[in-house]
Amino acid sequence: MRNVQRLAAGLALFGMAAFTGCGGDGESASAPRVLNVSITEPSANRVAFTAPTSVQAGAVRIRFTNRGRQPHDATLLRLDDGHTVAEALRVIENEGGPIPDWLHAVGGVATVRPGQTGTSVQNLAPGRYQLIDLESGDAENAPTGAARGGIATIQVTGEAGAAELPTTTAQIAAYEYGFRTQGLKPGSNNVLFDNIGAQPHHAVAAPILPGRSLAEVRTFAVSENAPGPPPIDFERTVATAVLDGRTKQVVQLDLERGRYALLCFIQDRAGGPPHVVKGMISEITVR
Ligand SMILES: [Cu+2]
Repeated sequence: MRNVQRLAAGLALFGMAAFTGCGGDGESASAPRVLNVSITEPSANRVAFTAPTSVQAGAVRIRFTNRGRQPHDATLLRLDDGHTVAEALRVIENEGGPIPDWLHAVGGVATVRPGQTGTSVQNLAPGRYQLIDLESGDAENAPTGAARGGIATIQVTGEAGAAELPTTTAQIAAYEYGFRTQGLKPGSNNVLFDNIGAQPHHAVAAPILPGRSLAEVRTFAVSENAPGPPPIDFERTVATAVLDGRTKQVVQLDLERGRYALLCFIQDRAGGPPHVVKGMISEITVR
């Protein structure tokens, strides 16, 4: 489990990985507002976001550029009044623990490699949001970006709207406990990641190495110290951010032709094992 966490690092939000808004009906779709966000490493033990401090409610496109030398993510959380980002980080660090109702996983951008840009679009209601970097840098058990200062507060202002997300041909639906996919192609995909379940989920897409099986990926993902070489290609693993139940986002995922394992490492809000242990793993072929 640790292994896959490392591989996908900040992919995780609660537990191993990382966490968006929902579309609605109503007015005709207009172009999402763009939130340009970047991250740097000003020193060895410092991580810093550059981000606007407010944005209008509605469909918001986050363009997240990693200007550092390590992988980073921009996990987007909404905190109810009276709760602090420090409390949220304690929840996240408590792997397998309960996820309280005041903490909402509303999207953002999962792991982005150095020099790269990732994007996602989500419908944001008014409120107080935190962008946090949950990546642990290059070293095993290194502090997360958030622990090194990688936290930014964004106020979402105005009226809750019925903003629509961009239309996509590719989709990944997540539920308890599995995935359904359609339209995933080699290359850069705009994917509707639709959490149709009640629990928080994300999707980690890990290429299965030649000659290896999904059963081996499962064993690798659920054991702390799986022996032998990993059955997946960490370098080409991509992921969505973590989303609360009944929310969705459109995320850019770069895929290659071939076999992938889809996995979820998030636990139920009540706490418990990561969902991969409950069978939230499946194989897809991108062609
Ligand atoms: Cu899940």
